[in-house]
Amino acid sequence: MTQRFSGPAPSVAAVHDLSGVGRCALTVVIPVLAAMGLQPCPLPTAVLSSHTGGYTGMAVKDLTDFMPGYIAHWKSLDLKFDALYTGYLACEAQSDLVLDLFAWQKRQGNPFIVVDPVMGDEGELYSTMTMAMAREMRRLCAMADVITPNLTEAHLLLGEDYKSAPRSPAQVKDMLSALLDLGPENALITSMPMENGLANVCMRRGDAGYYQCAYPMLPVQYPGTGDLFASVLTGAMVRGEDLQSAMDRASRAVYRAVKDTYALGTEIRAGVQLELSLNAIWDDLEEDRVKFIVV
Ligand code: PXL
Repeated sequence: MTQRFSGPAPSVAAVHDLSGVGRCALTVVIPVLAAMGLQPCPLPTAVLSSHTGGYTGMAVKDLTDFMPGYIAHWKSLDLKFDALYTGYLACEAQSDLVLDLFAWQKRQGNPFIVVDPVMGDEGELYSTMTMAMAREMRRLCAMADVITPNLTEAHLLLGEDYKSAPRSPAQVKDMLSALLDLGPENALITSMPMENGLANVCMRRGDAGYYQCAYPMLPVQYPGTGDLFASVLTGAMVRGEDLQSAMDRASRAVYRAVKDTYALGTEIRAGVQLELSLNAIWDDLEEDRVKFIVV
């Protein structure tokens, strides 16, 4: 169900890194949110010459020392964001800065908070991450309306060893319940291996069951697709969609971007051809608008 909004573009404070090449974090978040009619307001956590998945020898600047002044200026402007959306942090100390941003914005209004606990994939931590980051990400997750870990990150949040084996519905439900016990209102896990293939799965606080969106497995994995997924989900929910509809939309966007990129045979570490996918994200919203008018 799509609720239309009118009036000024909702604003989203986007707390992610800026990676020069490879299409992840802010280079994905900014265009996707803007294409969905939202104003992205970036708070960069680090600047890297590329992301860390498949590149080596990156130039990396951790912006922890820069962030307090950045946030202080925002405070002096008395800003009120409609949503807060966090991803990659450069070091554990940044979680206190993010929690301070959350607390300030909760005093300013009622922001919608999405925490993507970016830490790793395929059972491995990203090269700049430490195990201690899981403890800090748990603190952010406790404040969130929605959290969007992949399976690796879900295990890290729960302090469990990574298991790639297919899960039964009962096991999926237990894992989502355990994530909800960390405190968020809604928990979602991407790329969950199920007995009949992969699915994105989500559960709302208080629900007896979970919802799943199965998708066909493609023979390739691109970096940055978690950021694409969480950006579309954030955009959809800030536009008024419910969790399930937003998860379906984000799943469609990622599946289509991966399929189209794979057909072009481009370098995997360069990520999905996002620039060619933005119009599909836009068209998907427009299709809903047409349905909305017709019904
Ligand atoms: O897409 C997650 C991500 C974000 N930021 C940086 C990364 C990665 C994944 O590799 O390296 C810097």
